[in-house]
Amino acid sequence: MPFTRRQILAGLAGLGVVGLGAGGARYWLGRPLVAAEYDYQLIAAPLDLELVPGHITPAWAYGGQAPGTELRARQGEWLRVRFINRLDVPTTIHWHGIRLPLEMDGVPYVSQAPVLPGEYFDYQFKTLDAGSFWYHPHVASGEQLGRGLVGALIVEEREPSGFKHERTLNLKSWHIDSQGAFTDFSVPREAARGGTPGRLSTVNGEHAPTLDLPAGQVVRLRVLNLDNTWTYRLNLPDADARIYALDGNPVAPRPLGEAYWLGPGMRIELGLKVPAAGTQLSLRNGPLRLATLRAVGADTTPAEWPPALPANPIAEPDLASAETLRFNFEWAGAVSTGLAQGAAHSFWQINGEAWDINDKTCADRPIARLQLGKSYIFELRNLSQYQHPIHLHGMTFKVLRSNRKTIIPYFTDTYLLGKNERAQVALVADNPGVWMFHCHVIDHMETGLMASIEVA
Ligand SMILES: [Cu+2]
Repeated sequence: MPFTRRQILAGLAGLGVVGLGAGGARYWLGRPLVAAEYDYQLIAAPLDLELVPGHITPAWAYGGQAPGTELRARQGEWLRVRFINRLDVPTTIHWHGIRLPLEMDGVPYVSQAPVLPGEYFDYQFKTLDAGSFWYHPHVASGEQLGRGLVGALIVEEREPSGFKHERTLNLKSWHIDSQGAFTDFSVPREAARGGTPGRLSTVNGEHAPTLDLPAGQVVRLRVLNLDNTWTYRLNLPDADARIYALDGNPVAPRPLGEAYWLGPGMRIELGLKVPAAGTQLSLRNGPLRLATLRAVGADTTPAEWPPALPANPIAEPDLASAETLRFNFEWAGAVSTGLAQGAAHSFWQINGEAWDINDKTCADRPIARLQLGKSYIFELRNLSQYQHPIHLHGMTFKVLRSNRKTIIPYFTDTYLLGKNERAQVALVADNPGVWMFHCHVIDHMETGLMASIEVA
């Protein structure tokens, strides 16, 4: 495969910042040399990208790539990542959708101290669930995710899944201008509305790429929304595609249908029957093309649909005994310009309270206290005209019903709460700790839409 200029730039930038002795871009990727201590050495460092031809974008990257190195683990086994911070700002890694102990959750001042420039932190946890997950900082998220610190974490099933082919598609838009320079990651008037959108859409770091898929085969497409803001109205016109998993959790396979709304942080796994060689499909966001999927190679015997993926071991909530808790997500007030020193904007609130992203003590005041082992129903009410992908750390919940659409109950870590929607989700509070509960539109999360929930 010929190198593009972008890849060469990435490789050179990688060499410039590694400086750990092994040398060469290969050192960045895959399993490390010292398997006794960790499975991956993951470095966050500046990286020049060529997102706009002929122009440099000063990105930040995991493992010399933005989106970052795809990490892979096997269900039921340990994943050990030595994370090294070679940025000049503090950061952490949060493992989105992974059920793990609080100390590994990557929330500053709740799980751990921020990882300072030049420091490292060993993340180690057992992967309970198979599926498509992702990782990102939980510090200065607007800028850090915006500059490229996002990456896929794939947990493979214990046994082969029945899919012989798979592709990961990392969706991310970039807040850059026509010269490749970063623009504001958060603009107050946008934060108070749908969030500040990036202008250049990319799939795996490239704008509108053409991706080759094996003709006649069934391919597992793992589509991850790693964006700060965009909800993608994903569609694949004329494709024979079935949904196999949502947000890391298997569902009974069903046709993709006209479109699936994939909010920030959400993932969808599709089985795609790739058509005959020479055929092209268009993966789109509404009417906009995100990527061209091109069928290549010789047709072989027609592939069969693989069976449903095995369920993850998530506790079934006991609805009969469950206590119901209500959470209202609403707009907090007018866009003001006069802010006290160090204070964050508060455009949004949960049950009348706005989380101050700069106040380290917020997590000391959990919005709810759950009893370990008990079942709960959360009634989520969106009292605004904007969508909120509501995400909970540490535990997976089951979506039960909505007043706006038909729900086939399923497990997830992020539910896209539509305009004025009311939905019920349920969970077993089976993981002790103080867990973040927030909107995954980063602009909303950083201007009030976050809370903590204590399980003890
Ligand atoms: Cu939101």
